[in-house]
Amino acid sequence: MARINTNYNKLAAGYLFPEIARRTNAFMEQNPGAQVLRLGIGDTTEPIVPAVLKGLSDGVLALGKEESYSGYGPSEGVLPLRQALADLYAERGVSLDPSEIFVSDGAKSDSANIQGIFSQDCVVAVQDPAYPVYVDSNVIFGRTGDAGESGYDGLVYMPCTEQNGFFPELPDRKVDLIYICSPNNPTGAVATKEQLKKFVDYANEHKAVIFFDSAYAAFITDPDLPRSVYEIEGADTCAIEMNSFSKTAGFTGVRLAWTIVPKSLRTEDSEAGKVHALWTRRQNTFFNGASNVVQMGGLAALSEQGREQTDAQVAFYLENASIINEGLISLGITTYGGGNAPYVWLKTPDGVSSWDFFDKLLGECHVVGTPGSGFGPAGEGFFRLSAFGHRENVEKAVQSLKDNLKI
Ligand code: PL4
Repeated sequence: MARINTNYNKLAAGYLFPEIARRTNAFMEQNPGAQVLRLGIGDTTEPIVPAVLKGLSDGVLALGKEESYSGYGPSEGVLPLRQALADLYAERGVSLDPSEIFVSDGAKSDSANIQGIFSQDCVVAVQDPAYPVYVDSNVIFGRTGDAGESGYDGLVYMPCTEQNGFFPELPDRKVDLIYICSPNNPTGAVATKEQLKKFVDYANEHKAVIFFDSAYAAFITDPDLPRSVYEIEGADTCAIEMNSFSKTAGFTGVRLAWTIVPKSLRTEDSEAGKVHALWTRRQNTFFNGASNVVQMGGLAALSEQGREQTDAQVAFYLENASIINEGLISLGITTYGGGNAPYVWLKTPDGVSSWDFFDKLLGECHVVGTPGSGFGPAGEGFFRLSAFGHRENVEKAVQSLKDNLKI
């Protein structure tokens, strides 16, 4: 008799982003003709830059010739791409062996899957609010009890608030797996070296492991802020890092990412090399590698020309963030983030709940955003606006806020 994994029953009925899409579609059905301006899901909108497009099309054309055709590749990714990524880190003073870099089809899937190589009784700490995948993957794996008003039983929430500048204090008890996202989704806050050092020291002292999601690292413009956790001394023994081509190269639909598992990483019950070996085994068993065509695109994105062109696109999205930020400030709304991240995090006016503000913004301004409470209990009373969008739509959305938002 087959039985289901009942941990799924503990999850909220709908995943956040499809729920936003569902409510937006319902609004559009009720208001035919209304132009809805989407600053909700963090999805890129600008076309892929020419240098990267050439890499992708070269990848396609190579498949048409016998001498350059390739089938299954290594599940960890092709060596030239792993080497190019190692070279990128070397520029920031981080020394990695290409074999420590695992190319994949997404930072989402990697950040959901990585917890699976650790013991089920590990205690998990998450920033609150956080990208929902971290919590949900641990719920599904059976590391939590049921959800209540203040989140899931058994999970250690590390509140990120106005008071602590949206970067948490160290956990007040011993935890084993720690999720940190910087630049942060959804708050847009970027951890400083000093802040990360405290977590790295904590993790080394307690033989804990940090999962560091740096999917938005390319949006950091301040040269003093770390783009990788490995810029922090001691991180190589306690941190796994995820990053992605999604937001940098417009690959949200194309799909390409990477995860770094240093060989020096250890746990309470394992020596250096074991976690690296486990992730290799996991990927070899469950994954057949990222698309060979797409990896050619990734290589092109890391070329000199590719980087020049993708950097310009990142700068464009950051300008969008400034436009949104300035518009909100002109309305007297308190905002955070935006400077080194593609998200603006705003405090809902008059203490309106996050979902009520979603309905208000959609109803009054026809603008879609993301309710802060969808990212965790500490997100209640906040709201996220995404800077990914065509300039014209971003400007229209800001104008509509100015003209129509009743506060
Ligand atoms: C909507 C912190 C967006 N359907 O594209 P990937 O898999 O390499 O990276 C996804 C990802 C990883 N890490 C962080 C992220 O914020 C994201 C993407 N998040 C958002 O609006 O928060 C897209 C969400 C997508 C999803 O469910 O992930």
